[in-house]
Amino acid sequence: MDAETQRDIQPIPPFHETNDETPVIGGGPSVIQYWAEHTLSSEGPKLWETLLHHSACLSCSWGTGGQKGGFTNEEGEKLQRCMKSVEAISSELKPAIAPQFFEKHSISELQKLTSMEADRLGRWSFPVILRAGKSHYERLSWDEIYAIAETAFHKTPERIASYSSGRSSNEAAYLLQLMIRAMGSNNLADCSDLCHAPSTTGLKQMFGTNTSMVSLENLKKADCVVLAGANSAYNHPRLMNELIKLRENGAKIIVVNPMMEIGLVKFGSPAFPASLLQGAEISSLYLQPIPGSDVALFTGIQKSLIEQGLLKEYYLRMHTEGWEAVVEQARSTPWDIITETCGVSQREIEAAALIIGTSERVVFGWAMGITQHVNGVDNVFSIANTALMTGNAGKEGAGTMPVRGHSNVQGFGSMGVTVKLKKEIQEALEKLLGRPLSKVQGYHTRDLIEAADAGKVDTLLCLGGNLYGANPDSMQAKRAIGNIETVIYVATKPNLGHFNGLAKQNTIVIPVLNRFENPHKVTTESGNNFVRLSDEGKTHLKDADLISEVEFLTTIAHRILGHDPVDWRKLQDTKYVRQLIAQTIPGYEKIGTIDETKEEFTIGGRIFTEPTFATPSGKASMFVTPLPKLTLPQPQDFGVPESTPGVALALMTGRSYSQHNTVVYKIGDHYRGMPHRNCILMNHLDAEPAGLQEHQRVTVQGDAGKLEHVEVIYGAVRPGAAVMFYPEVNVIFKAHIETRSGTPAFKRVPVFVYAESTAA
Ligand SMILES: Nc1nc2c(c(=O)[nH]1)N[C@H]1C(S)=C(S)[C@@H](COP(=O)(O)OP(=O)(O)OC[C@H]3O[C@@H](n4cnc5c(=O)[nH]c(N)nc54)[C@H](O)[C@@H]3O)O[C@H]1N2
Ligand SMILES: Nc1nc2c(c(=O)[nH]1)N[C@H]1C(S)=C(S)[C@@H](COP(=O)(O)OP(=O)(O)OC[C@H]3O[C@@H](n4cnc5c(=O)[nH]c(N)nc54)[C@H](O)[C@@H]3O)O[C@H]1N2
Ligand code: SF4
Ligand SMILES: [Mo]
Repeated sequence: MDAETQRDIQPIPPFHETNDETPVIGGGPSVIQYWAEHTLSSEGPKLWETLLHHSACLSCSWGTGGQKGGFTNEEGEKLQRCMKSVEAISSELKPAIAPQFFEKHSISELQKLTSMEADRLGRWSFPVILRAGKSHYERLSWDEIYAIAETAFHKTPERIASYSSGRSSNEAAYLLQLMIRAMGSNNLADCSDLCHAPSTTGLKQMFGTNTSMVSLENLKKADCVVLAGANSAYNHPRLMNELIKLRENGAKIIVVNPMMEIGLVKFGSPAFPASLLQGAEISSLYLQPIPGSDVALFTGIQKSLIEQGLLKEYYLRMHTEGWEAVVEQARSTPWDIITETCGVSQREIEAAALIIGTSERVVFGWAMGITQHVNGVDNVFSIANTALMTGNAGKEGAGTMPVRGHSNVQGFGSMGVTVKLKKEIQEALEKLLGRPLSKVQGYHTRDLIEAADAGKVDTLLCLGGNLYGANPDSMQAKRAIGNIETVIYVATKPNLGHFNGLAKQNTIVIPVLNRFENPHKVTTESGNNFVRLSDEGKTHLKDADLISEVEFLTTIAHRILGHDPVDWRKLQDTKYVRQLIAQTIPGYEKIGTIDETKEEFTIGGRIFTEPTFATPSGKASMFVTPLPKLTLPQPQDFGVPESTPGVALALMTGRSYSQHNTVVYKIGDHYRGMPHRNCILMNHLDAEPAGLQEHQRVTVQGDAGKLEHVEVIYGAVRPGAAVMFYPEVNVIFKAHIETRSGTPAFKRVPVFVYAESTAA
């Protein structure tokens, strides 16, 4: 679209007014500065060594690194490590927590730490325990750990559970689920339950597989990308390189996001020096819907496709089922309902439909802005419906592409760490174990919290992550974890959960080696379905008492299960684990020989370049997506007097620039002009009528609690919406979940914002 047409459709770029602190491009020179500061500092040599080590990047699911060298992507392209990778490595290279540290600092002192302070304590380097009634963590021996674990896991199977986070390896993930299932439990809660579970649930129903159907190679062939609810400039920086190249080659990029994220407008990438100062153009069209209204927006796009004669009806007839009802829904939903629900004008929607409908190969990508809603699965359906209505699934350069979270979160799902185990894997595991798996439905993360809150969980093993910090309603999370007798945290770095998510009897922290330190090879799976091999490495922590995750899990399993039904000690050899994976996980056959071949590979049966899908009929199933009814609460709904001047907003909670999930690396968010964590970014059009001003301190009240002394920051978010950071914000709202997937609505949290002096 030329500039003139753009201005015609969006007379004023809608909600683009930022504050004085916001830079004019994302990325840019400060990225180089960060690289320079870190790589030239005293940690520089070790940082370079790690960057060049043959291992997959720790940070995001884009999955850079591995055997082709630390800087190379699966297409063999160089210079593909971003500063987020440096940030993650740098955090792991910190010195060990001193042996006397916990003698000097009580748990009540540690509970006062912020996320950043907890992370900066250093690396976990020896096992510790906090016993009921004690005020300090104390060191404990491996013998005692295994003795406690043995008792703890000899409980009714339904009362034992695990939670995991997607940074560990495929091998550790596979062993975790094999062990928990061999013990008779299906309680395998995982961080993906809080993340892309709606994508997994929706895509499985539609296409029979639940991951991205687009390879990196195919993304490069697209002539249009729709990127909805994803702040990739922060969270998947190398995807930005692809977008820059696509734009340079004439492709169109449509961004769908209530917040005008500066990096999605213009991005300066070190991989394209010419872009660094001015920034390369990213969005061709930027739509800013009301949070939670994406179904309405995509239904509008579908309606316009029909009206503009751009519907691929032949494709629908040949390759899909259930399409008639979806087309009818789009046709019969009135425009005024669509535009009122999503807050985007008909002209903008029509412009988006024209671009999508006249492009040859469209990739539809999305992340948390789509999934973390009470109708997250419908959001996914409506995007995939749009892809199918334009024939953009099952061909080169096109398809649906959920942009995943943690660097190995997708591998955890593939390895069977899920409460929705695929039938083929279930059968293969039953054959391996020589007995049927339990039929009792396992707990996903929210079910786990509810079950623990009701006193139904005795033992919990957390393989990484921060169960306490990642969940809504921190008070409930704390109480729930506090009802569990034994919690074993397996971790590299301390976080809020280790000090606030304390068990009733014994809280144990097991210090582990990370991906680039293991004495054995491990694998991971990227969001693009590419399996990476990471080589053996060593740790900088010289006198530390660390263990590998694989050794820890197999030792526990051996203590409890012995040789039943597999020789758990033999599984300490990750090569043997890989052979079991090859035998039991469809598409993973090549992992059985990866030690010899070193061949990293794309998982079979995932990438679709022909419109024959993995459903029984080979056709994609389409589902009608009801439009959400979005309302905002009144002050009295939160117990705030009706007369209190203020404003109700739909709060989008998420990540600042310098954090990795619950772990904060730096307090400010430079690109949104938010100087610290206790800020609310909102539109001045909301603030002023409510009598609020920029930099004023306000109270933000949710249905579970409030945060006080929050600084108002004006930003380019549409009116009615606001942005705050997790994990801090998780204290203020209860879990309202998407029932089909169990994922909480982190992106449309109803809050009431009022000036401190007017508080009741
Ligand atoms: N550096 C870094 N990288 C990371 C992570 C990290 O914390 N730090 N986390 C990893 C993980 S686990 C994940 S899941 C991903 C997260 O990656 P993202 O999903 O990009 O992260 P969020 O901060 O949750 O941002 C979501 C975006 O959705 C928008 N949004 C909110 N509500 C809506 C809505 O209703 N509709 C639409 N269309 N958009 C909406 C927000 O404005 C925001 O721009 O990143 C992964 N990579
Ligand atoms: N309000 C709000 N809440 C959210 C979200 C949101 O957008 N808004 N997003 C949700 C999403 S998408 C996700 S994925 C979850 C994230 O939830 P989690 O995955 O549970 O949390 P993380 O903060 O990623 O966990 C970080 C910790 O993992 C440990 N760790 C790091 N590397 C390793 C390793 O190699 N091995 C082991 N064993 N441990 C390791 C370290 O102790 C580190 O402190 O949060 C969710 N919560
Ligand atoms: S894009 Fe993701 S995987 Fe690639 S280097 Fe950056 S953080 Fe690592
Ligand atoms: Mo995530």
